[in-house]
Amino acid sequence: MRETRSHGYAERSARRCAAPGFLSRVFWTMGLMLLCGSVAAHTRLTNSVPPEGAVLPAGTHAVTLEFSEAVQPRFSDFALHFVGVAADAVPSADNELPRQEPVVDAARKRVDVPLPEAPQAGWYVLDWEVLADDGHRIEGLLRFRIAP
Ligand SMILES: [Cu+2]
Repeated sequence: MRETRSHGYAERSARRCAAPGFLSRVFWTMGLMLLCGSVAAHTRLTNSVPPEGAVLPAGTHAVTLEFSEAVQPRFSDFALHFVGVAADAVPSADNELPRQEPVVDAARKRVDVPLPEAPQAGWYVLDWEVLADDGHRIEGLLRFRIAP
């Protein structure tokens, strides 16, 4: 929607201005640079243990998420789902496990989400959403399997 309007604006000014192509290209480039700069600065997930799709031994106690910048645990959410035997099963309210308090390190860049005491073998999905210190929310799904 926004893109369509911007193109319309560029076309209209092209008819009015003597050097419109050059000017609109300059503004587009400046806009894109600002956009790319802010996207690159966003906090992101830099690592997870286990990595996506990995199989964990039965005795695993927690999964770990690591972020590029500090996050605010009070405004973050970690929902663990047991989805059973199908790797592509969808996490829902029906298969969500009871919440356990995540453990956050002093720098607030690393979050350990506890697994159930004796986790059932099968596929799990961690549905996470964090509020980063830059004020943006980021979210994702981490799938992994607990070995029998
Ligand atoms: Cu951001």
